[in-house]
Amino acid sequence: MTASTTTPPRSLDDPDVGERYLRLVGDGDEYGAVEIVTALLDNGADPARVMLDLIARTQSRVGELWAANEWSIAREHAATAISERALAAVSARSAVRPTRGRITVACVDGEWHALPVRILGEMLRLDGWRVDFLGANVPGPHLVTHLHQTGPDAVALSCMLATRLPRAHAAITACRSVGVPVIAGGPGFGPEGRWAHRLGADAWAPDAEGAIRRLAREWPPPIEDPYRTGFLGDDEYTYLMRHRGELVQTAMTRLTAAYPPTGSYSRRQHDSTLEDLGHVVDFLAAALYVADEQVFTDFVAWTAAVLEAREVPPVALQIGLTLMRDQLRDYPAAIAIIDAGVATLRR
Ligand code: B12
Repeated sequence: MTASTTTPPRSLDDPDVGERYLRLVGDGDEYGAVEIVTALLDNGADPARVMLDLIARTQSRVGELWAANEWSIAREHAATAISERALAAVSARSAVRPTRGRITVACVDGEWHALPVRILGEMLRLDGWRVDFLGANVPGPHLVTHLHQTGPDAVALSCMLATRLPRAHAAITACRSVGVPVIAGGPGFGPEGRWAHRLGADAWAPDAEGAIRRLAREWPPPIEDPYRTGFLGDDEYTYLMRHRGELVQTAMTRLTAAYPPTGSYSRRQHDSTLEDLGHVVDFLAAALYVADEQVFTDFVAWTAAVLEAREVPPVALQIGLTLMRDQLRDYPAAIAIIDAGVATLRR
């Protein structure tokens, strides 16, 4: 062991602190990771900076390493669990008496990325908010029951995956209809929160610090008609949602003929392919819902990179898109979005 791996870090400016922390979470060394965090706080580091510059930044690196096929899913899961412990350690050592108001922090229905929003919750707590943290996957009706029981000043709603946008819309409308304004966030809401605004959110922020600034500026914002965005899904969206299983299964069956390497796929490869085809339908449906092809083209670009890291050539994805397109001949908006996806792939 070298001195740098045994000596506790003195500050976040130590050149190797990020690498050391990443190594520890990657090795499943929970105690080592918590020790680093504790040592930084002991040496006077700002808890907010520890959460954002160390824990959050490392999680993003973990995502990159998984996407590049350098880390397994299990290793990512273990690292995330350790980051949750490290975050709890920061939280335990930085109590702040609430002075601002009460805020409910939750992920939309079907959204399992609880850690980003947990960081947001802790940051709001440090800023003086009384935070009710509801965590991952909160169904709309339960969220509304909670609002009735607690009467918060705001709901902070997280959506990391654009596929959850229709559910986010239902949640936003439900919160606003009981008079609680919503601040939305997470990359699922698109560049500059484009889709948060389309779905009627009262505010959007790119990250925890942005949320703190936005909530300090003007809150509550004037509540407009809570139903102003109505139901955005059209016939094409509804068709896709109703026939999701059939669309995926048919594409999978035809894939063996269209792309022969799938014939010798292992069970695991077969299941991942099914999952990818499911994502094709889900991102397509979300793109139709908010009427913006970028939901789909971003997904295609990201999936192509993930598949390439696993030695699956882009042509396999292109064939998958074409097999989906063939089944949607009577749905012009869906076809146009798939074509934009294929064009992205060619570029
Ligand atoms: C850990 C992780 C998981 C864990 C989550 C566990 C947990 N307890 O959180 C699990 C294993 C469940 C998971 C599952 C999946 N994941 Co995942 N995951 C990640 C990973 C590696 C880290 C997430 C994280 O903690 N990031 C760190 C935080 C701090 O990031 P952050 O975005 O900067 O956070 C800030 C903002 O987002 C913002 N914010 C967030 N919410 C809100 C809300 C409000 C109101 C505001 C104002 C701000 C705000 O504030 C945060 C703090 O500043 C990311 C990689 C990444 N780059 O994030 C992938 C990632 C998000 N996952 C991804 C995917 C694809 C999936 C799966 C579909 C994988 C699969 N095949 O099943 C599933 C989907 C599950 C679901 N339905 O939700 C992709 C998404 C890509 C895309 N195109 O959308 C990513 C980007 C990985 C990648 N590089 O490809 N995942």
